[in-house]
Amino acid sequence: MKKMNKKEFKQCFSRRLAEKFAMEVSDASPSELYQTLGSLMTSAYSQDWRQTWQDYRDAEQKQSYYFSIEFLPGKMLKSNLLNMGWLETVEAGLLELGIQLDDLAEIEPDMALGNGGLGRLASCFMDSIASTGLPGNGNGIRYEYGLFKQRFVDNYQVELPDEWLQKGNLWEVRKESKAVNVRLGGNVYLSSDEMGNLTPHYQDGMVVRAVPYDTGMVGYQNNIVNTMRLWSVEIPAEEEGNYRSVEARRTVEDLTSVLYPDDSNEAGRRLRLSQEYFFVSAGVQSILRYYKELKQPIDKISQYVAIHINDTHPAMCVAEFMRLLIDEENVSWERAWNLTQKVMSYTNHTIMAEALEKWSIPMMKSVCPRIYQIIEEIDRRFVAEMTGVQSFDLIQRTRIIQNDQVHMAHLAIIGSHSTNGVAKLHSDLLKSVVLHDFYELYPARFNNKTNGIAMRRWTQLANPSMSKVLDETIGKTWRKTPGDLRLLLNYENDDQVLNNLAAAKLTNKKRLAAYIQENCGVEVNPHAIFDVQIKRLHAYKRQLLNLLHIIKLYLELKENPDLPIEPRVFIFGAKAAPSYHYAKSIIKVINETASLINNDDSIHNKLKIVFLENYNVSLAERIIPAADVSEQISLASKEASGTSNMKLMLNGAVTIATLDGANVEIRDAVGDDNIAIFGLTEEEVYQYYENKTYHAAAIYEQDNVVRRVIDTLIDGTIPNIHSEGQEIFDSLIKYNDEYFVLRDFEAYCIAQMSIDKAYKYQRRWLQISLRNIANAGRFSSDHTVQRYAEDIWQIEPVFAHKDD
Ligand code: 26Y
Repeated sequence: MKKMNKKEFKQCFSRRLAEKFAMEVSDASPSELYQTLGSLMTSAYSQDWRQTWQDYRDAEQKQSYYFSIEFLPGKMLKSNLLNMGWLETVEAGLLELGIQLDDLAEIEPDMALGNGGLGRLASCFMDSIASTGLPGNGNGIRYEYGLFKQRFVDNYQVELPDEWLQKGNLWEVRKESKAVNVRLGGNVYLSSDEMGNLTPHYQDGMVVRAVPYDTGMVGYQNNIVNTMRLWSVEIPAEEEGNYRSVEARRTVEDLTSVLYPDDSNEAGRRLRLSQEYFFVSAGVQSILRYYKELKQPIDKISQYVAIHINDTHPAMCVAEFMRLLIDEENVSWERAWNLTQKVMSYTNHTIMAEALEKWSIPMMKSVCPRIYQIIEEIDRRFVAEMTGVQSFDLIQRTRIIQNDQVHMAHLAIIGSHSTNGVAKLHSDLLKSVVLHDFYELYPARFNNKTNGIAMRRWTQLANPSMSKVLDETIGKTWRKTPGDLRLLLNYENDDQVLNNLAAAKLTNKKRLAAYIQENCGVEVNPHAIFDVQIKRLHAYKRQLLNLLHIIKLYLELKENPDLPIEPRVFIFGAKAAPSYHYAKSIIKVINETASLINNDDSIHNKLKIVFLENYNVSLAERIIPAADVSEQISLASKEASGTSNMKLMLNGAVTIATLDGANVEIRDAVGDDNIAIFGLTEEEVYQYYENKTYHAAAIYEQDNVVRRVIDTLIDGTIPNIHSEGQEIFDSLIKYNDEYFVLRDFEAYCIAQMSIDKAYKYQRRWLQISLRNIANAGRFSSDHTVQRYAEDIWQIEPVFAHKDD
């Protein structure tokens, strides 16, 4: 990438503005300036983008394709500048022109084509794959509307459409020449020739055009630009005549219109299945088309292509790849199957039963009939192969088609060579419980790849004040090699360094406090503990446990306003799926509790609750650097990994956590003294399931504290929550508290007291915080994708081409 000095940048920038808008800097709006800067950047990296592609092709590099129904990159302006090596120059150059870079960054809408962890992980991986020079691409859907915008009205969540494309998208390039057709619906029947070869014949149904929009994934200062390809649906020119009515057009356009706004519950199922087949078919077709340009024999395809199935949503890759090989390339079933298994790999992201996808046979037959036929044949052969080798029961439990449903996880596991979980504990649970039967069948396929995060975004971009302290203390190598953060341990007794870190934290807290004041009208004390829980709203993540502890503190303060606790600000950020009634009730109750507590002068500002609207990647970048405490309190065994836990630790927050997901590895990294662990272990949870001995009502009867706290949900203490309070109360007492909130309550309160106590000894607190930062390097997604590359995809980094 061409490097520019400040003077050159200013000249180029002014020239580009004149070309694009015929304007002077002083006349331009932030939006025009943003577009000018963006266009300067895309033209600067497009040469590298082409070159990267050519290098892969010339070297006939094996490439991986990460199929994901969600990507959550957030804003790209500053991360691209950072990765291009332009950030400092541009920031300084703009300042001399009287422009704040941050004002331009504000213009960019968050690219929010995902719900939460799964989508954000995909985007961290895209950054890391490019940054470590790996030949890997993303493949997904270009939703017209991203995840809904959340507003609070009367303390209820209200969803508004996210019209992120309204003003265009600087970073994408429409590649009409790479479009492909996708067939949906209709019927298919097979004819056989004298050799027994089967040919599919299609009847009715529709053919839609899948048009790719490519976005450059700029590697960190290595001249590599990979591709994230997102597919958008169009009506093929030759079919225009068939789509005259608005309704007819709508059925097509709906395909890539909205992101399914739900990360566990089921709804809008048919459309969702069509979306899945649409992007799977388009992606796999375009991979095969590229492969054929290489003029290699089809039997070698697994030496050139790795397809990754991110959760089950793209599991139809298995059947689509089979379809193309047998129907279009005339490969025999056996050879095609062998290749498919070598090419495919699968990551499981959840053990929650309701999130393990199953599709009814009639639905699948009507959306993609040929795919259903192929799945049926895969299932038939699986059963035949296993019969006599495995027990009847095991075969019935593991086959793909059961009780008129297609089990997508089974398809993904049977049709691939690798199944991984996303944290050690999670991968162990897959082997021992959730996918135990498959582990019996294919032990060698199972492996762990603990999640990671794009360090650069979560330090250099989100937290420049801490980054500066790190540079001054341990030098700059941590920016490229996050493991070097460990050097910080040499300074754990250095008061100057501890104070510098404290000052950086305070800067971030003041900035967040200003944002809170402006957006919620709540004044918070930046010297209070900033206690943060940010993630999707889900019963298993137990935002309710957090709330109950806050209510307990409030009741205690009401009795004794001089209670010697450190002032705390509890900060929440969370969206609830629009159809998830219970989760929305929790939001309402938290918001009403906030109104009550924030306006109660008698507790002398010792407690504040802030629920920030519209939690997204950009808001995370604001909150995380300001956090003192990280809440990771899911019921043990339920959170596959979590990734905000890693981001918060990296920014010096101290974790209060159950031994769930990656929290276990965070504990191992920092040691017991630098984290507050509490609650049931995964074994204890499973014991309760086995013995059926959990009785929430008994805890309620016996524990006066619990009773007092829970009663506030229904006795009018918290105003305006008549039905929601009852609903939550009932979930705990009448329906026996599915996620053991009451069982963990006391342990959680004790852990919270230890946090309060630790914070009182500032120096010790700062040391704990420092040790968290120092030990976070191992959670770099650079490291994670390298493990995927070596163990699963068998791809290697290219040597970056030199600057011209
Ligand atoms: C089937 C459909 C309803 C569905 C849609 C989205 C099911 C699941 C999802 C998303 C799941 C998800 O985001 N899982 C999270 O993945 C993260 C990355 O691995 C983990 O850190 C996190 O623990 C897990 O909940």
